[in-house]
Amino acid sequence: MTRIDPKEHQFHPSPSKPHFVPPPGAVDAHCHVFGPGDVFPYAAQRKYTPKDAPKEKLFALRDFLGFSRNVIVQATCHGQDNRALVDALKASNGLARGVATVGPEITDAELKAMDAAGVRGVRFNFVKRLVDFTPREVLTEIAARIAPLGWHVVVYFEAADLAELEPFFTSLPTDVVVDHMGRPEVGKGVEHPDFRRFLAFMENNPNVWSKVSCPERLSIAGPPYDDVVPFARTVVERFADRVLWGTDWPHPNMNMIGYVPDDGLLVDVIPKIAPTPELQHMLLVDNPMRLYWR
Ligand code: 0GY
Repeated sequence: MTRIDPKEHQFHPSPSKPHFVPPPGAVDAHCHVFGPGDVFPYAAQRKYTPKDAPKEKLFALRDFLGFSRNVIVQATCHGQDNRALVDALKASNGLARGVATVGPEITDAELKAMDAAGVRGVRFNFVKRLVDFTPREVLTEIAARIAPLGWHVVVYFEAADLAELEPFFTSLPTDVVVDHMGRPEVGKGVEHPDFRRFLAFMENNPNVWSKVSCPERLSIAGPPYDDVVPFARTVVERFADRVLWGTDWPHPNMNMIGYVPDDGLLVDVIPKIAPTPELQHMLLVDNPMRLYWR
């Protein structure tokens, strides 16, 4: 297998065609657009500078992989400037929804315009290598502002931080969607207290959902990512009506991992974590449609 160097490519230039065929209407519920930087500049406070990954490339990948829709999540390299995201939503013919990043100074008119464009949530990021700290009161205020729109909050954090963050998450007045299963350390195994805490968090809070995404970030062994499968499969089987799946294209920060993932191989993980057609349909169609297109 030829490994693509992340210093040269932001995303895989020629991903393999997956063997798994997604059901009609399948949603890639975690992906991003980057730039293009000369039209939509990257944020001054960004922690990394990606190569451009524009909407046309995302929509072409969607079709190539056999998906129908996207949920585009604001990436930290664009900060609170959601223009690239909104531009992609407007160009999608209703086939994309968005999750934005906003500050407390956002106006109701701006929120309403984003809602009309297809934004359905805000993202709160707690991963220290990606963002500076935001006081909880500010996030509480934002959550109170977006709740009446029927939006939800997407949260991104490292497994070891859940204990400290949990009281804040349970105080939120909306659905809460956790990115990448709360980033378990797969070398520790599914019985580790950190992952058991995450499962209990989902069990005790029916408004909490999980993306069973990003094996390429969590894996120690690398493709075909079998070391991540027990984690994702556990979450899918226990919380079948509250799970989402996404490619994470165009894969920010893969310099840390050292290669650019082949999106086709990521799609081929799906039948291992959702082994029946019923689970696949819930994961890829019913759940994202309920959360983003209701
Ligand atoms: C992801 C993961 C990462 C980056 C971001 O917004 C971002 O910059 O989310 C990461 O570096 O783990 O979900 O895209």
